[in-house]
Amino acid sequence: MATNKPTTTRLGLEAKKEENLADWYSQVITKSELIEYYDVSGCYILRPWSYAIWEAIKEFFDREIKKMGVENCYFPMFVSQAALEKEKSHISDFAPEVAWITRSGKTELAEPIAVRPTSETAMYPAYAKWVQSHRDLPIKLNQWCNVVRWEFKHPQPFLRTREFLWQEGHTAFAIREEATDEVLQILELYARVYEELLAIPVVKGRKTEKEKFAGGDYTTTVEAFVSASGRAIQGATSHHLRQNFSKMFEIVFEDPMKPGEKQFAYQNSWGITTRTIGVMNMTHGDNQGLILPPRVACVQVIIIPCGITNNLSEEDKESLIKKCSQYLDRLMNAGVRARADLRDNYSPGWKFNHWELKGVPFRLEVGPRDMKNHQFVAVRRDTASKLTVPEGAAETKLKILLEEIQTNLYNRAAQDLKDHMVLADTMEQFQQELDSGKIVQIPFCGSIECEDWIKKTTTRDQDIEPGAPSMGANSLCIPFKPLRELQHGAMYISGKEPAQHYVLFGRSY
Ligand code: 86X
Repeated sequence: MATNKPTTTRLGLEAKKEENLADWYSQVITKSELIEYYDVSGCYILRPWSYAIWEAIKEFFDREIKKMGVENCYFPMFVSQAALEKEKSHISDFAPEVAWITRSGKTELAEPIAVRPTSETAMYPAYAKWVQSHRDLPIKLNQWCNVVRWEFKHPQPFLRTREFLWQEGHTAFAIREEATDEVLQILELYARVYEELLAIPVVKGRKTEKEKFAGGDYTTTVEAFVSASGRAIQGATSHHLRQNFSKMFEIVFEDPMKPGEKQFAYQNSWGITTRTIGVMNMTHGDNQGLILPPRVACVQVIIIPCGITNNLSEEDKESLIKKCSQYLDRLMNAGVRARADLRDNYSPGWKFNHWELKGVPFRLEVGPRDMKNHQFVAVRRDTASKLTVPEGAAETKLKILLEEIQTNLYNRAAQDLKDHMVLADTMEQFQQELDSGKIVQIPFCGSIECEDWIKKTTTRDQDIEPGAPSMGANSLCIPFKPLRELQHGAMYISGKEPAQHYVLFGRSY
């Protein structure tokens, strides 16, 4: 008999977050039922447990952009070769990632068709048709869709996948200031998705010349920090494209003040993806499993009947189950997302572990004795603390406590960021901080060459495994609010050129 068969049925996590992050991550996302693996490399099944988080993000963001006058629409996922190549300059960098359809059944297509990696080239030809006069502007469209980027880097569920879900907003204006204002309004919404929904603090800023979207004028970003790996991760981006795309796609109108002259529209684009869910797992998960921030949790309170033994009469058992259903009704009526686990083929202990692993913020336990005392026991997922609550206070107390969990998760992550984002004014300091898992704000000149140089000098080994401490540092953003204002006359840390601003650098995903 095989004795060392892997215990695949074991419920808990076998890897520790602080010891083996990669194994921990893949165990957490599968055992919590966020993800199921799939037989196409880089593609994963989003199970209801993760899709619900995406729906919560979608619901918030969708409502907010509609307030700004943005409308939803849907463009085809296929892009003709002619349309895709209309805009060769910035596409050429990405060309290796484009997936092409070349065949239907056994017949080669006359012209291959691309699967959208992003939809500029699908949308902007239509924008050109729709815009004639300044009265046709602004156009503010968004779509919630999938995109495909056939990357060859090591895939990771949520964080780097070949197909992912996102929203892409594409807006066009007659007046430049209206466009640039929108860039920041959208960035603020992205920050709120992270901070208010996912309980993850972010650093808002602008990308450097090296890291910006090459097709645009400037790129703004929200950056999050994963302390478990000492790596930063881009959370979402909002670009101002100026007239770069309107010139390529002929999105033109006539200014009433300048008859006969064609004016190019000012454009923005902005996007946030299902990567959000991966950042959330990395930030809040622990060795017991996931921890869901209450605002995005599919289930906020799980009700579990306890103390059902053989000694318990049928009658008492029935009334205990009934009590659980009453709690469920009351909580749901109060707008709390509750569920009762009344399955009789699992023990309470098994259920505790199961729902803990799935990250449900609160567990509500009721046993025969609690019933007699008109109370229940509530257990917090984030602190594991237990408290006894009077039966009548279920709705009010749990609602307050759910908010408290949301705040506590945010504060924990904010402290973590505070502890791991530092200043450095010399190259030695910078290297040292980087190697201890920090992200670092340094005075920087802003040039692409210097950024390449930093990447090279901070790379520790020839053997560059992504994420390992050997990997070189990238610029993450030029923070809107640096830790310190740049001193007058400050030099870039190479000592050779004047610094332009503090730039946040770090190893990144
Ligand atoms: C850049 C720019 C922009 C709309 C966003 O960041 C938000 C939403 N789009 C996306 N980008 C590409 O343009 C791109 C193009 C091709 Cl062909 C590709 F294969 C991959 C790409 N990745 C990013």
